[in-house]
Amino acid sequence: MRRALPTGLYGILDVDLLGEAGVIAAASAFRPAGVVQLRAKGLSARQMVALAREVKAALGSNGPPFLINDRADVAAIVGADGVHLGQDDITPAAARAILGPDAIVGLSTHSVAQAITALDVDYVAIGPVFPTRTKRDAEPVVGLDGVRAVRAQVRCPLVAIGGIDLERAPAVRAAGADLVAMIGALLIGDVPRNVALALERCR
Ligand code: 3NM
Repeated sequence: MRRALPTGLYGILDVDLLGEAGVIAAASAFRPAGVVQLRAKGLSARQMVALAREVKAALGSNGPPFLINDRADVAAIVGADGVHLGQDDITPAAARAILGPDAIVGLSTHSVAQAITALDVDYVAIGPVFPTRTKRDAEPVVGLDGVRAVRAQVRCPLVAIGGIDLERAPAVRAAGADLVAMIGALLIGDVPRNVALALERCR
């Protein structure tokens, strides 16, 4: 059965920021998050599979839904719960053909128009909400008004991403995001402490 998406914190383990060893070291601290994604843009598929296996093991058998960024093939190979796709990746329908009907498939969007036309997805992500230093070539910021506008028009679970820190997280939830995605706010500094505080702020 497809795993239900909780609300709250959507934690992203980013290899660009932490390196592979750093991601493995940080992974178990992400266990209490609502959703965990592995983002490994610079790695080969083979490296990604090896790292994803380590992360999955660290999250444990009762861990949160575990998603792979961009690569449905990697998600299938490691038995992840699903995939998070960008606008230039394979379509959600194609990802589902690889992963089966029970997989969680999410899609990055950067405007109301993209969000409302997303098909075959379990959730839509909207961003960047605020300026971010983590994503190179990020799209223009959509702001909290963008989150509200998407919320008003999209029925499926909504993830907000981009420049969200502990301070801003409650406003993002209040704007209608079901899940708040964070990279820098979790990974820079003391990861377990950041996660514990973020859980409170994204509740
Ligand atoms: N995607 P941080 S913004 C990975 O707009 C990513 O789709 C975005 O990192 C989008 O929490 C972003 O450190 C970076 O700002 C999020």
